Amino acid sequence: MRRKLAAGNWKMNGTRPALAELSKLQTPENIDVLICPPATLVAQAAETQTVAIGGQDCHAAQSGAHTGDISADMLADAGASYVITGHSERRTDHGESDSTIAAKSTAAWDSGLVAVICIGETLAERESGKTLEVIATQLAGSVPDGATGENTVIAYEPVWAIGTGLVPELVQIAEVHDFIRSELTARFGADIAGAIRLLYGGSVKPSNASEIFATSNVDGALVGGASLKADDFNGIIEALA
Ligand code: G2H
Repeated sequence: MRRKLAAGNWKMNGTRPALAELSKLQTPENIDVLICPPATLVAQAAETQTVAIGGQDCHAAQSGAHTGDISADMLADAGASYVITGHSERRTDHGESDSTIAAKSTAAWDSGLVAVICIGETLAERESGKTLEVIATQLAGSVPDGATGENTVIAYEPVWAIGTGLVPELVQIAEVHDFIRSELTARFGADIAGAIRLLYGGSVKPSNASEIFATSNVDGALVGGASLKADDFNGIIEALA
């Protein structure tokens, strides 16, 4: 049985007063709740010990001359237990390739972090019928050998649904999540593939969470805007629990 995961990605939002939201979050016993605040807040967020804390990115190296970057070791030292890798905003803003994301995910594992590896097609790719091809390529390139249910979560985030209010049809979410599960099964075998949690991400909010969570092979959500306020995120947590 895969344990459900409600993950919040604060992106580049929040200064110290935002940490007050953490203590307002519900933490049902039957699901995991994760918040990925900006790197500046990771250590302080981890001290609150209300929910699991993650980074939003890490470097592939653990130390060295990489100005402005943060290593997986540093995140773990700050109290993080997860890190997002390959978010589409990193792929777009920083030109991250699948191989870079695989290297970052391996670094995350080496530091004892769970890698939340993000994949998803653009609108142009969907409209040209290439969604599953893109997903297969990103999965093969971004998920390193050695993935397990303990060290890896995969988030399907169609780029055109991120922060836009647009959400795919439920059948479209199901098609991609079923496809991801079958690709993982072909590569890692049914036991490992069956233990890896698959999150949907892209404009998830309290009003649409229940139907998304009832969709095939959806084990939770990676939530951006609706994770910034505890009232909103609690609605999503309740829908999952
Ligand atoms: C997708 C998601 C969080 P939002 O990026 O990863 O953001 O819920 O704001 O669309």
